Order: sequence, then C-alpha cells, then structure tokens
Amino acid sequence: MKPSASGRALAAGAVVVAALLTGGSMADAAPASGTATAAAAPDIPVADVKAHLTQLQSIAAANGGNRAHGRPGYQASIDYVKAKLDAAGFTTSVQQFTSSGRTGYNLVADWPGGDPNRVVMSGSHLDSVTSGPGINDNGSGSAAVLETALAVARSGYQPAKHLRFAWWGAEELGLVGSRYYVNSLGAAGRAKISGYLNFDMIGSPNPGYFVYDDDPTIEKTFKDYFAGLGIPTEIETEGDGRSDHAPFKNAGVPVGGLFSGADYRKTAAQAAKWGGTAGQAFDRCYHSSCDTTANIDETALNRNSDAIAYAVWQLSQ
Ligand code: DPN
Ligand code: ZN
Repeated sequence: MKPSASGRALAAGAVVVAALLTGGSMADAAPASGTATAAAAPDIPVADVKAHLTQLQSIAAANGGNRAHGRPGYQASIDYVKAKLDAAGFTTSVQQFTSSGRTGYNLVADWPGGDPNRVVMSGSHLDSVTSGPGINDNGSGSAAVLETALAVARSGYQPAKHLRFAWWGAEELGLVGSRYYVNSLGAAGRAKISGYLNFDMIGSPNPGYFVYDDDPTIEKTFKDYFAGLGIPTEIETEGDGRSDHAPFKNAGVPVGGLFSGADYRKTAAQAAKWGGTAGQAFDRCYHSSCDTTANIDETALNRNSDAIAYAVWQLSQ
C-alpha cells in the first residue's frame, strides 16, 4: 500500500519539518503504481545539441559577440529556440520583464497533455554575460533542454504528468527571469509543479559530474543514470543558490539539476576518477570571450544531455 504523505513524513522523523515547509518531496506526487510499462527515454543525439550551440555562437557573432540580457543577441536566441519549439508542436509563450532598464524575456514551452496539476519542469538560462558568446554558460544547458523537448515531440511521448520547458532571461544579472516567473505563478501555480530540473553549464571543457543535492527523488534519478554508465558523481557545491533553481527552491518547489563545473579547480582526486587536468579550472573560459564552441567537452555534453532525457522520462510517468 502506498503510505500517505503524512505517514511517510512521520516515519522519516527529522524530515517532518522540511517536508511541511517544502510541500513534500517529488515522491509525494507520484501516482499509485499502475500496470503500464515505463517508457524508455531516447538517446539524445549530441550532434544535434552541438548544432544548436553552433547556431547560438553565430547569433552572438552577428550581434556584437554576446547574447546578453537586453541586447539583440538575446532576442535572436529566444527567436531561435522558440521557432524550433513552435515547429515541433509546443505551446510557447514569451514572458516579458524589465531589469536594469532593459526588457528581458523568459520562454516557456508546454507539451500538450498530462496532468496539469503535476508538472515536471526543466529549465536553463539562455542569456550570456556581455563579455562572450556564453556557449558552455549556458548554451550547453539551453541546447540540451531544447533537444530533450524536441525528442519528446519526435517520440510523441504522452506521460502521465505535464511537461514544461523554460529558457530564462537575465540569469547573469541575479536570477532575474526565473524569479520573475516563480513570482508570477502565485502559490496555486507553484503548487502544481512536482519538480523543477535546472541545467546551467553541462559541457565544461575539464568536466566534473555534479548532481544537485536537493529533492531526494530527483537527485537519485540523476545518480542512478550515471551509476548505470559507471561514472562517479559528486554533490554539487560550487553553485549552491547561484542558478535558476534557487527561486523555485525558495518557494518550496522540489528541485534538482546537473553541473559540470565553473571556475573552481579540479582536484587530483577528481582528475583520477573523471580524467581531465588536475589543478585547472573546470571551465577556464568561464564568463570570458573564449566561451565558444571550442570550450565544450563533447563527452560531458553527451552524457548530461542523455541524463536530462532520462530524468524527464523517469519523473513524468
Ligand atoms: N549560474 C552560473 C552562471 O551563469 O554564471 C554559474 C554557476 C552555475 C556556478 C552553477 C555554479 C553552479
Ligand atoms: Zn554565467
């Protein structure tokens, strides 16, 4: 028998207060076990993810070298992602806000169907800093989430839960777009989100494999995926609160995500298990003009993209 949420919280003892504050973990929203066989997530073609990165780099090159908030390169990035989603059958909406005197935009894409009261949401910030094209930060997350959404459409996936995808504006100015969205939902809208998955920098050139240590069900889903590949993961500590999951988490939404490292240096122990260069930053081009398509580790991008699809499929049925 499926225990009640309160019964489980009591059994969990120390978790009681956290469960009440957060509205419970993602597991509390799981449906009773059914008879249907779980649909398997598709492999996300890394060549397609990289093709989006090439396009984002061209967009930056044509717009003064960046895709930053309030600049033409950001608008062009939104247009690019939105056109792909519209063509694939998503219901898209562009949410407008103002920050630092400039107009910003979030792009939200809903896949028709599924329980509207149990939304599995995945997002990435689409803006770069002004100093470069932002291909690892955060073309990587943006392209992988886009390709996952397109894979949903290609496979005609119809999960029990509702799928939503988002690309945030003005993350680099302090999580502005995602905070605006979370506020705009209101308490009722927020309560419908079973989980929010965040992907910010997932193709770092000297990569680590970091999983956010937040909602236990989401965390376990990612860890299971990497365990299946035989790849050790670590808990993400470099960026706690530094990306778009923070506004969701602060509002009580279960969150999780992946990260391959920014300006922290890889230790000798990390290089021993993941390869790469000890004593060097995970991303030496973090927030610089060299954050181009050359600043991407294809293996990390590939694994993380597949992990996103795995989690989206796993958590939505
Ligand atoms: N929020 C990232 C940025 O856009 O600069 C950096 C970051 C992400 C750092 C995740 C740590 C963890
Ligand atoms: Zn950044």
